[in-house]
Amino acid sequence: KFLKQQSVGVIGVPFSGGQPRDGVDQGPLKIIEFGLLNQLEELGWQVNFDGHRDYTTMQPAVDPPVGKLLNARYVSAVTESVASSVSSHLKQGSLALTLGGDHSIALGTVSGTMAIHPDAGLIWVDAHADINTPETTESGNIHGCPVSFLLGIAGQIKEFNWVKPCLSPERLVYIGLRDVDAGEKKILREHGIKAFSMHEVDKYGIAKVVEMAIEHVSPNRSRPIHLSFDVDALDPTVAPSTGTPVRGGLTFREGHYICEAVHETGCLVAMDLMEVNPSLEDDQAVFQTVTIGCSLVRCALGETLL
Ligand code: Z70
Ligand code: MN
Ligand code: MN
Ligand code: MN
Repeated sequence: KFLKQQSVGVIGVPFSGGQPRDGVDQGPLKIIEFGLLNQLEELGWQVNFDGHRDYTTMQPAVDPPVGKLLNARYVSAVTESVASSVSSHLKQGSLALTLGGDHSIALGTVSGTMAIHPDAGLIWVDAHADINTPETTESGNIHGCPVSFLLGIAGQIKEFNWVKPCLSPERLVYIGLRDVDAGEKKILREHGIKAFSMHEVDKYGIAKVVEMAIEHVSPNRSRPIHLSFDVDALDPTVAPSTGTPVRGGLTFREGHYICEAVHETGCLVAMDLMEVNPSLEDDQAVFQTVTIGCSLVRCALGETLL
């Protein structure tokens, strides 16, 4: 509906500067080694892979904390570049698929989407709300903050001058939340942001939750959809290799159901797959996490069970 052709631009972002644990920068490499690009071609997509780009050259020699924010200049430079990569794929009428890397990257991906599709809705699937402001963050890790920047509630941080408020609170919906900081709960409440925590997933079931979430951001499927999927939304028994696993998460099928239902809307223009960290847990856990990451993407891009 919002794409010109069945082609997907794939952007690998080997970046971990939005949080303290090494290894998440190896996510894109492992996911692509696993064969994702061929799998997407087999689904009928024309795949344009940007190649494994090296973002380390963007790391400033010194990057002292900006208030509490860590690696602010580095995060800003990388995400600005990611935004333009996403935009250029979307401009050509392709879907933009971004492989992380930590979730601070979504500051770039969502900005890139909104530059081309300003009316797009954002479905954020995550254990965490990632909506801390530079004021409310306790960790200083920017992967816990991207949504506040996108909404324009982060205040003026000159290191992030390029970021334009591009997301309105009523076009954002969360699924899977279960580890939300007190300051974040206050923000969600004050801005009336729609959020389906694991409590609502238990209460209504995933099908109803996804239906309500889609209807919220794209009523009657009228708006493009950006799906930002943090693999830690899944239960740690299902996706163990991630930096901040939180028990009580989505099952294997619930995660896939979200992606299948979003595909069925025909509205998907951009997807992020974030926080796969192949350096955490044993080989079997890494295999399991990378495998599920690829299958989530395939489902969002049209793989069906029958
Ligand atoms: C916490 C913070 C977070 C992911 C952890 C955690 C945020 N709210 N996000 N892991 N993916 O540091 O702001
Ligand atoms: Mn996240
Ligand atoms: Mn998370
Ligand atoms: Mn926490």
